[in-house]
Amino acid sequence: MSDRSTIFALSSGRPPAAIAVVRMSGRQAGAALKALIGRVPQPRQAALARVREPVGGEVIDEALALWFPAPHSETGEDVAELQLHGGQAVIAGVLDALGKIEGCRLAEPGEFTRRAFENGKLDLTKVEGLGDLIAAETQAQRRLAFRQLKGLIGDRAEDWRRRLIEALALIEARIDFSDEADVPEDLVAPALDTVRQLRDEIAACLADSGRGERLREGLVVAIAGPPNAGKSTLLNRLARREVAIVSPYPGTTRDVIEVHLDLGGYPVTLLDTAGIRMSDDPVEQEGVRRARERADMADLVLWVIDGSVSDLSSAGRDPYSNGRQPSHAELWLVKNKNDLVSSQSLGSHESSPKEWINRSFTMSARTGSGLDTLISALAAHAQAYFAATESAIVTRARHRRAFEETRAALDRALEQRCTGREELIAEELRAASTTLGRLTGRIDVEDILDAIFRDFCIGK
Ligand SMILES: Nc1nc2c(ncn2[C@@H]2O[C@H](COP(=O)(O)OP(=O)(O)OP(=O)(O)O)[C@@H](O)[C@H]2O)c(=O)[nH]1
Ligand SMILES: [Mg+2]
Repeated sequence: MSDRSTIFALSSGRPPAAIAVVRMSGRQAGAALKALIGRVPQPRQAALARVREPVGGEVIDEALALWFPAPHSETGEDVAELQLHGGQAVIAGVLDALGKIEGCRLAEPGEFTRRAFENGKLDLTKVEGLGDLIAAETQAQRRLAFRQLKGLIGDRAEDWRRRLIEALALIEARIDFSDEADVPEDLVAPALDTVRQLRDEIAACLADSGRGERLREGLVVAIAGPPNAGKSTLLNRLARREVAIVSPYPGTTRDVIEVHLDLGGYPVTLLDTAGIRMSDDPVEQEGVRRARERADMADLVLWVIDGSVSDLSSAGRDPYSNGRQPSHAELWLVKNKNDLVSSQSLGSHESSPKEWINRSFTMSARTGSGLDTLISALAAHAQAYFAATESAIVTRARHRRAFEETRAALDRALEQRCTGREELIAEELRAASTTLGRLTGRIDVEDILDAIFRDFCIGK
């Protein structure tokens, strides 16, 4: 647990800016306000005030001051907020003045939120939702994060835990009073009914094929294909900037290059990979190995070929031609360099559709022709992929693990029903409830706290 000094930080973005927000939280927050503006305003009412350097009395700025006395504040402690002019020197002056006040110190990353957690204002899943909301780059990510911040998963897990504990109480009553005549014979059956229901609800949440996690990270689209086909040119086109080096020499791209895009409100991670071919160069070989690995793990592969070369087999070998198992990813063929194809020969290589191609596009990454069609198809694909995700509640591996462990414990409890060994059932239910408690942070979580709060910025 953190020490109880009063913390302060710049909570708004990098100066210079129109407005800067400096927040304080802790027992000295009121005293700090008094030292800077001479008074403590009415709770939750904005007050205009001169901010002065406490020792010399020089005016630093004029600001709006807000006061949120404990416990009705974000952190659950006394919180004060100053909305200053967002200049570098103003902020430095105010932070400097605060640092000189006894018992006040600069906050560490995520420390405001950590105090909110420690004071029971947020459970761990809500903390994660808050972190995701700040990091959200697309509207779909924002919606998912906001739902989590508002307790979509945390409240559900708490509700499951509560029902689990009720079922456990019934079974324990049965164990404790098994000799006494006035204990109803069948306490176990209704308890196990509850357990079965819970197991089904948890299983339903897990059956979302990991799309909630994907929405946090983005749909992964790998651009792969033979060397010199124009993969990097396509990546630059889609990213609308020069991310990858393009050159007329085959084997230009060696490492995997990653770009994050917002396609129609959905996050897409685009990967440019090394052209796939046999090579004696160990560096290129490693690039090809990585290219294959990433393409294998992608949700969609854009297999780019030089469409000006007469047919598919000479333009690029079958991506899975060397005896490897086809990956589960969908594969779209992109026939590039359409600008080099004379109009008479257009369409001449539609002849041999391969079964591994889900869709086919003809375009020119150089002139941009056909690019809009590809972008629309990608956006539609992302939308269809994520459509089911709007209801997903599992957004992290940590949640998935907790739910899987819970489900496994419930399964084991249900298996014990025939044996009639109630102590074993009780033990599994206890294990399940502990796992759920860890998810929301109600139970021994010190070890995961640091990992979660580390990703926050200072002032949050
Ligand atoms: N005419 C024409 N040239 C293109 C087109 N797209 C790419 N090129 C050119 O093809 C060459 C190779 O392009 P890159 O984007 O580097 O190809 P790559 O597939 O990334 O190649 P590697 O990284 O070596 O695998 C460059 O000279 C590009 O300018 C296109 O649509 N039309
Ligand atoms: Mg390249």
